[in-house]
Amino acid sequence: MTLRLPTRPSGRPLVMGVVNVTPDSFSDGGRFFDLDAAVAHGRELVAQGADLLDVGGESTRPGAQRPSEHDELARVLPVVEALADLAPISVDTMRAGVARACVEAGAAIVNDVSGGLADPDMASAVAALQVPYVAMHWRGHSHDMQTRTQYDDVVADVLRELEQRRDALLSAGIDPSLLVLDPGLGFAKTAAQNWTVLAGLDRFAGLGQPLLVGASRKSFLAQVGSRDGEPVPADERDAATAAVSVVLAQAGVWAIRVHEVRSTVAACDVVAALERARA
Ligand code: PMM
Repeated sequence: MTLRLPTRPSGRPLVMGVVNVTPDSFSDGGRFFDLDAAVAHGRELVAQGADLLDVGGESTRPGAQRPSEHDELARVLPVVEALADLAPISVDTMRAGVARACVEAGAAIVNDVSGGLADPDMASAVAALQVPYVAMHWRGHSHDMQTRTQYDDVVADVLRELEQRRDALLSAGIDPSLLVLDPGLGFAKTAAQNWTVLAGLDRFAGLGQPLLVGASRKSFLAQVGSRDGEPVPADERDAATAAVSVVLAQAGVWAIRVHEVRSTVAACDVVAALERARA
């Protein structure tokens, strides 16, 4: 059975709420590690207006070490099973085995931050599953990704690398109507490079696939709103995140991945109301 890509409601981006079932994620590490807390958090995000829930069991914070496949699956599978009736679930994984088990348990989307590079079986697994697949720009695992920030022109280089991924994934049999691309803010990019990618977002539409973007609480936002030069703590970056969501909604992205849903829903509503008023 082919699962279709969820469509944007009346011209605004879908809001993807994050459920990190990890002890060490970047912005909410440990808070929803336990099954009941993760499920309650997913319910709360849907109540706040999330259209999709992204369930992940591997932290990708800079420097993070990988869990075993067994541990990753033990974290995410019960959460996917518990939330699958509530909203379309994407499973945030780089492993084909985890993707397969979670789709069998009811997940509707596979979200792979490595764009198929971390696991050679991922592309063929997703092609066979016939599920929507989010492929992000990625240059290597998190333990040393911040050593991979050499670009001649960050927008042109990320675009070219994503284009190569797109072509490889389509050649592996992934249906073009099910492929979403993501420029990978915060992955192998300095703060300045993340801003440059965001400033060049319009060029990513030329890849011809829907876009998902995750800026939520990332380090490049740490100076937004800082009055003393000290970094703003991750869980106090939601206003900056919502401001970025305005930019993303104006750029017409397919989905926005956030930890705090309410303010991004409001940001999308503002952009949609303005677009209606202009029309
Ligand atoms: N960022 C994180 C995890 N998964 N998936 C996609 N598609 N895009 C992202 O930007 C992305 C992702 C890291 O975020 P977190 O650990 O702070 O939730």
